[in-house]
Amino acid sequence: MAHSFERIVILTGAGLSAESGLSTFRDKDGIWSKVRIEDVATPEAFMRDPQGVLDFYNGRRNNSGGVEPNAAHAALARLEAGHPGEVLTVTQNIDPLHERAGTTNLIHMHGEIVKALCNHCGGREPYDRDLSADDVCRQCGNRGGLRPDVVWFGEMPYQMERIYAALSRCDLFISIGTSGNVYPAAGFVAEARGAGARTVELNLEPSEGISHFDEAIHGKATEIVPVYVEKLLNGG
Ligand code: BV8
Repeated sequence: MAHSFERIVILTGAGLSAESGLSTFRDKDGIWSKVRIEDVATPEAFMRDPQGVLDFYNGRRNNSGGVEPNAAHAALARLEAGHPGEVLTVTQNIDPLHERAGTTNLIHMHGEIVKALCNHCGGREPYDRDLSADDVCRQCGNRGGLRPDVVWFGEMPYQMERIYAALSRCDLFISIGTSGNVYPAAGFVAEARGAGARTVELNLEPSEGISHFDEAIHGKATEIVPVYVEKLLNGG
């Protein structure tokens, strides 16, 4: 069966994990309505109050441990497995729900809550218990440098070259569950459009980048993503 698209890039955000029970950032009573970015999600915050930042991420890690992937994560894994061309999923989310649903060609551009990073040696280890500011790195033995392996504001997101290379050659770009507030992720739709890709937004409501999308379907991810994936898999 002919498929309209060869190379698909998918960008996901917190809205994809909302129905799994994880808070988004900018919705009503979202994460940024409870804590300030400057206090918990910048390198300066970590220097100023390491235990306060670690307590924030310890809480997020504990939450993400008890939740399951939802029907939208599962549909995206089916798309990757069933689509004859390439499918790359780039997620802004630090939760492990995409991989637990079966997605394998995946980039966590803002890092992962399941990994800890040592500021002293750059080594990574599983973030498998609450971190405290005087913990010892299992690799270098130094104390006090362990942080969650997430990208804070003012830090460079991961694997940007690989992402831009994929955006420059994709023919379909799908943005799911993101408000389009945070750069450079919010600029990806313009990159894909510039490369000639068709751009589609699947989100609860129009995002900041809505004007860049050829098509937009608004609704809950667990409802609209499986329908859209079935359409793609049937050559749509
Ligand atoms: C960089 C990891 C430069 C941690 C995150 C001033 C100073 C410094 C930087 C800047 C500045 N001004 C601008 C910047 C750039 C800054 C930025 O963009 N700021 C914004 C706020 C203006 N960006 C950065 O700092 C980035 N780095 O620029 O580096 C540089 C250059 C060279 C060399 C070195 C450095 C780094 C940004 C990454 C920050 N880390 N997360 C953590 O998770 O704690 S960002 C954070 O926001 C999450 O990753 C999150 O994913 C991301 C985006 O949020 P969304 O996913 O979109 O979530 P949101 O709640 O906003 O929206 C949810 C959407 O889902 C909504 O639209 C909603 O309608 C929808 N939804 C809800 N429920 C459902 C649903 N949809 C479907 N179904 C549902 N059920």
